[in-house]
Amino acid sequence: MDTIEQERRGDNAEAATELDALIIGAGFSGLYQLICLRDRLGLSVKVLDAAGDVGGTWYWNRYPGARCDSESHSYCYFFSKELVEEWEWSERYPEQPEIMRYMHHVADKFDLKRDIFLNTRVASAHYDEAANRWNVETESGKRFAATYLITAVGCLSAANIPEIPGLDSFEGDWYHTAQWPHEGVDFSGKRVGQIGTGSTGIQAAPVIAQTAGHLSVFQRTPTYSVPANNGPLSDEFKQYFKENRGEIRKIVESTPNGHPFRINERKVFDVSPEERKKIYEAAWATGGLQFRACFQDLMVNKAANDTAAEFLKGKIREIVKDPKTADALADIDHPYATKRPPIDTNYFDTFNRDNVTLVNLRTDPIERITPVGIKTRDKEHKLDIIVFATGFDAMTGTLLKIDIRGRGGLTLRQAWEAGPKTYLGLQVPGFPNMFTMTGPGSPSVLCNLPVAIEQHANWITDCIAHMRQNGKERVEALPDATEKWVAHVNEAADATLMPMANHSWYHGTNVPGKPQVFMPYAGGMTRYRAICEDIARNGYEGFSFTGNGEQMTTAKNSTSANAFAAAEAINSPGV
Ligand code: N01
Repeated sequence: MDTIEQERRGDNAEAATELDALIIGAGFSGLYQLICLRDRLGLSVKVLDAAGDVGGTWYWNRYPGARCDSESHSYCYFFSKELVEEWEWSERYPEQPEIMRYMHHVADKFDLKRDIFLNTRVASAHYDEAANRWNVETESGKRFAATYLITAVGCLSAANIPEIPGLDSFEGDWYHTAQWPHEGVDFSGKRVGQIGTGSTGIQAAPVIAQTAGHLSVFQRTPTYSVPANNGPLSDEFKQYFKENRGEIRKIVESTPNGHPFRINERKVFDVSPEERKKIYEAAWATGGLQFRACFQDLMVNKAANDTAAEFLKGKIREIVKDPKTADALADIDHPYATKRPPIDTNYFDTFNRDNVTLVNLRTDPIERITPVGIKTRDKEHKLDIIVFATGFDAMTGTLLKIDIRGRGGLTLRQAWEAGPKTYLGLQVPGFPNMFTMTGPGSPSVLCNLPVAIEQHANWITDCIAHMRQNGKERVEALPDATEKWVAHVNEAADATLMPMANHSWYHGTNVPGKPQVFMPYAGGMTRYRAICEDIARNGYEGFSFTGNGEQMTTAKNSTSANAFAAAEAINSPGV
C-alpha cells in the first residue's frame, strides 16, 4: 500500500483533489464512515491518515501487553452480518496484532485501501464559505477540496509526554507507549523506569517485568484494577457467539455502555453485606469491566460505591505481600470507576517480583530526569530505559493540532478556548459540514467504541443523505442548541460520581493549561442514541440547513424537551 501511496503522492502535486467528502483517520471510525459514504451514498470519498497503515489507535499503541479492554466478541463492527459470521477472535480480549489483522480484513473485504492515503498527515482544513468547500492540505503539500469534512481522528491519539526537566539529557532510550517502535524494545536485563499507572501502564508493567533486569514503576495516582481474566476463547464460547450473534448485537446496542453485558438492576443496599461480598467475589472471578455492572447504583451513590472501593482495595492488600507497597497501591483517592477503570493481567502480583519496585511519587516526587535516570526527591533511580505510559491529550488534542478554520476564519482553537463545545458531539457552530466522530460531548470513551462509532457514522450518513434529498448544501449546529447540549452534558456528568475524580483525562486536567471541562457524555449510549434519532426525526432540530445562495438561518433553533432527558433520569450512566 505504501508504494501505491507514494505513486499517488507524486500525482497532481499541485491541483487539489475534488471530492464529496474527506475523512481524516483510518481507524475504526474512518473505515466504517468510508463504507457508509462511498458504498451507501455513492459519494467520492478519500481517507487520509498520518500512520503507515490502517488501524488508528491500534497502529500506534503496540506497547508490551497492549490489548483491548472490551471483550473481543463485542469489539468489532456489527453492520455486516457476513463480517460478523466469518471473523473468529482467539482470546477473550483481543491483543493489538489480532486487532490489526481484523482491521486489514475489513479494509480488504470492503475494498477500502484504494481510497486511503497513508503516511499523510493533515496540516490544515479551512472552510471556504463562498464555495462551500473544505480546503484541506497535508504536511507534504497535497491538497483536497471536499463538501463534507469528517474528523475520525480518535479520542486517544495525541500522546502526552509530560515536561519533566532534563529529558533531553537522558543518555538511555525512552519511549511513549502510544508511539511504540514497530521493531519492539528489548528489555532483557535492562533497568527500566515506567512512569504512569493508568490502563496502559497497568497492561505494560507485568509484561515488561518478565524480561527487564529491574522495573521501577513510578506511581503518582494509585488506581483500582480488576483482573481481566483473559484467556483463549473456548469452543463452547465460540459456538455460543455463533448461535447468539443477533442477541449480542441487541445487547451492545441497548446497554448504556455498549458492552455485551447488562447492568444489574439490584442496588447495593438491597442485599446484605454477606450477599454483597459474594456478588463482588463472583464479579472479581469473572473479571473485566463488567465488575461495575454488578449493581445499578455504583456510579450514582457514593455510599454504594464505597463498598466496591473497599472490596477492591482489600484485594490489593491480599495480593501484594509487602505492606508498604500494598498501602501505596491501595491509597486510592477517588470512587471506583470515576476514572476509566483499568483491567489487568497480574498487575498487582507483579509487585511481588524481586525485580519490581514501586516508587510512590506522592511521598517522593520526581524532580528531574538526569543523564542516568530519574531523580526523585529522595533518590536517583539509575535507568537504561524510560517508558512513558502517561496517556493522551484526550478528545481534543489531535483535532487542535490541525489548523481547522470555519466560517469567517474562526479557528477551532478559538471556538474551544474555554473547552470543547459541540452539538451532540457531532458538530461545532461556525464549522458547516464538518462532523466530529466520537467528539467531545458524545458518549465515545464511556462506551465500547465500535458501538458508538457505528451509531455516529450511520447518523452522519443519514444526515448527508437527507441534505442531498432536500437540495441542501450546508448543515451547521446552531449556537443555542449547542449551549443547551453542553449544559446537558454537564448535567449528565453531575448526576454521576464522576466529577469526584476531578484529576483525570475525562476533565482535561492531565494536560497543563488545558481547559477543565468534563468532555464525554455520561448519559449513556442508549439515551444518546434515542436523542439523536429524535432530533433527526424532528427535522434535525438544532441544526440549520441551507441550499446554495441561501443565508444560514436560525430557524429550528430549539431542541425538543423530550430529547434531552432530565438529569434525574440518569441512573445508569454509560460508564
Ligand atoms: O493514560 P492515563 P493511559 N508524572 O491518562 C501518569 C484507554 N486505554 O494511556 O493520574 C508522573 O489514564 C498519570 O498519573 P496521574 C483508556 O480509555 C484503553 O493509561 O495524572 N505520572 C497516570 O497514572 C484509558 O483510560 C486500553 O497522577 C504521570 C498515567 O500517567 C486511556 O486510554 C488500554 C505524569 C496516565 O494514565 C488512557 O490510558 C490502554 C507525570 N508528569 C488505554 N503525567 C484498552 O482498552 C502523567 N502521569 C486496550
